[in-house]
Amino acid sequence: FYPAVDPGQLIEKIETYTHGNTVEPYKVLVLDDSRAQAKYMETVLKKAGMTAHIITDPMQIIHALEEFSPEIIILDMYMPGCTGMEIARVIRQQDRFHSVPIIYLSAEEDVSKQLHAMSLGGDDFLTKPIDPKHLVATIHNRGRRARSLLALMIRDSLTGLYNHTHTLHLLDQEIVRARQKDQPLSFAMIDIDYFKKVNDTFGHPIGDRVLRSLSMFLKQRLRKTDHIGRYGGEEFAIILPNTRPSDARNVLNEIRERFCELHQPAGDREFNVTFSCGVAAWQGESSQALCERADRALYDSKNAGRNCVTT
Ligand code: GH3
Ligand code: MG
Ligand code: MG
Ligand code: MG
Repeated sequence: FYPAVDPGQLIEKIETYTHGNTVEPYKVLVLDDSRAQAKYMETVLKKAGMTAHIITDPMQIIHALEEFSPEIIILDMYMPGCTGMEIARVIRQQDRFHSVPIIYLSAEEDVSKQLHAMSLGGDDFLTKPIDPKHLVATIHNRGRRARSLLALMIRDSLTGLYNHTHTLHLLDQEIVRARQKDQPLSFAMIDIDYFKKVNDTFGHPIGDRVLRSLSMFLKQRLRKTDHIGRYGGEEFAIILPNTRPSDARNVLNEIRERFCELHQPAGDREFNVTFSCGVAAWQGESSQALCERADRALYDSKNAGRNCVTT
């Protein structure tokens, strides 16, 4: 009933989609009550270089979302006791999966029923028997789009750093990891000194350029494992996993000293910019409480005359 998969053909196809670039395998969740169908899908997806997670019981959907964090979901339309559309609604109720691509799969040939299903939370409709190449191409297109959208959503457009929301999400993740691995975790807040004066004196575009120059500077000097976010207008947040507060303070102090030496150009003039910083060590508390402590340390730096780091 199902055509045999020719892996050679599939690999060739994928390389044309990705223009020869290697991409992280897409994480695909498949829900189909037929074990044979599910197994077949698993074979096709794995041969196409994707990571597949198969479930045959609709009741497992919530657990699978949490455990596997799929980027794309393939749903059988008719299952005993429920339909794919009902499952799609459950998926869409989860904030994190609000816009995950959902592909319906069915032998349903009635186009009006297909369209109805698509109107209920689905993005594509593929009919059985499935053409493996069609399936792989659909997943690639949906996956690529979903990834680029996600990449835009988590970044600040001026600096390219993580935005406020994603920075807090990363902080929560790193707190979980620090607890599991019993490792230290430091968190730093930076606020540029007298930034209003920079804007007032040299204009907003020059102010923007200072923000970008500090962002670049932080990216160059911090480790790949550190996370840098634009927390607000001229405020930055830095998450330093597996770092003791004394080390975090030293690193930030060095960055501070170097940054204030940079000549910021403004037409035929030049000026210097300083920042103040507060560092807090995670002590088992919530991300919110940790942010508050870093913010208080930053406030202390401001009160101490600015251009300094307080732990
Ligand atoms: P302090 O040393 O106390 O931090 O003084 P400050 O002037 O930096 O602090 P304040 O919070 O009064 O001003 C921050 C300024 O940052 C005000 C706002 O116009 C400016 N700002 C916020 N976002 C941006 C931005 O995206 N671009 C530019 N150019 N300026 C921004
Ligand atoms: Mg079925
Ligand atoms: Mg500020
Ligand atoms: Mg400021």
